[in-house]
Amino acid sequence: MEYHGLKVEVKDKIALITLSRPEALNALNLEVISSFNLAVKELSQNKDIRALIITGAGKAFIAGADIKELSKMKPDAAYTFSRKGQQAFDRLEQMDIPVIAAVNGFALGGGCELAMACDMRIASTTAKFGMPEVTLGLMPGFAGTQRLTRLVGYSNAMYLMTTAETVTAEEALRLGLVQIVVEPHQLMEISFEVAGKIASNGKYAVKSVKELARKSTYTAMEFGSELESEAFAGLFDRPEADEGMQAFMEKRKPQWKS
Ligand code: CO8
Repeated sequence: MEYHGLKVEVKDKIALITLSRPEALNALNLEVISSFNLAVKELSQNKDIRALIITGAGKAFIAGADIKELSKMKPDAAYTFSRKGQQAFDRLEQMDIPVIAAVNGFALGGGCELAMACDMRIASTTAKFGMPEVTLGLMPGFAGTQRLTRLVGYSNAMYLMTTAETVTAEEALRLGLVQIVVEPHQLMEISFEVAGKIASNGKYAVKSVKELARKSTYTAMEFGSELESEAFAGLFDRPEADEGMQAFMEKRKPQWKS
């Protein structure tokens, strides 16, 4: 499949999407968003994949939506672009498998929004996060107002979105926006290591954890706990749980069949 502005690779049950539009620091235009949406759709259909990593080529992760393209838009086109981006990022968030953003450089505006639609973020010490839309007289449009507030809390999100300050990887770590900070040369190695750990665990167990953890953001505790019990019980119907527990008792590594 030919994609615009990104590359997709799959190796050892781990998929990698690399955003690559170096001339614009990987900025997201309509064409790239469409390709990204398609890539995520296709990867979602590949049931062998256990984790997805997303990164950027060159010195940026993604420097935002393409400002040159945005500058030509009227309200209708801006609305359509915003919805298309939100739909692509929702699809990403709804994948069965965990998604890791390996943030190598600037993750600004729409780039930060894409990183936030991933399940976790590993950042190199050179990464910079920020929501500079207001400096352009704009605001986040790929659900950043919604995800940032959920990730770092209302006041931290308000601070970032209204001052447009960029923060370092270390600061993002303190805010809980990032889970691990590593040296630039270790970024992909550590990201693949984390993806490999995920891939070595029970496939249905990991899928259920993601499903329930996602639901926690919009479900009352009582109802979420009930859903958890149902999902937990559902795992007992699968050979995977038998194998996992049997392997523990036999002091060996599980041999997953799924
Ligand atoms: N869009 C288009 N081109 C870009 C973008 C961008 N977001 N970012 C960088 N570029 C281009 C530059 O124009 C430049 O191209 P050229 O050489 O042709 O002039 C090239 O990439 C290299 O960039 P710089 O020379 O500026 O590189 P620096 O290292 O000096 O600076 C920065 C790097 C700080 C990242 C700087 O490029 C910058 O500030 N970029 C813009 C960041 C920004 O404001 N992002 C937010 C965009 S708005 C947004 O994301 C809204 C999301 C919701 C959209 C909803 C749809 C309606």
